[in-house]
Amino acid sequence: MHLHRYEKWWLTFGISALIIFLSIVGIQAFHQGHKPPSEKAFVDPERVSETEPFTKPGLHKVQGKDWDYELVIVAAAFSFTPGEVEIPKGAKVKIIATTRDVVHGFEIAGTNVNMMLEPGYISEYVTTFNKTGEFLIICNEYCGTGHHMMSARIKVVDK
Ligand SMILES: [Cu+2]
Repeated sequence: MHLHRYEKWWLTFGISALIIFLSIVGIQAFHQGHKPPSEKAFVDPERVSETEPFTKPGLHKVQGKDWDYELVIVAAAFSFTPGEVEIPKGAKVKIIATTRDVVHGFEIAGTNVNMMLEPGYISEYVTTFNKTGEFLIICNEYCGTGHHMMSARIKVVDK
């Protein structure tokens, strides 16, 4: 087989770039121990439903913290638990979420809340709900055949 000289250069360049980039990722992951950005809190993905706070998914009022409520969410193919939450307007809420199976997304459409939920990790975000109305929670990480049906709802209501 005859390869043109430029074609050889280009192949060499492409394959070398691949090897260099994969080596960088490999060294970072295994030698430097880089982990997902939500690396602060862990949970055994097989025992999520027995682990606090995921034993009681939903909205809970808390005291003595920087936020008023904690919203505990468990994602699993292809739903979020709870599927519907009512939040009083103006409430400062810490969202605490994880997944029981594969990677899922947690995006509250129309807000800046957008987290990746990874098995074994707890994703957290503190936000204030200042606008009343109904907000759609969607999974924005492809998670399987039912991905397009995976959603939940937040209703922000006047106190
Ligand atoms: Cu999904």
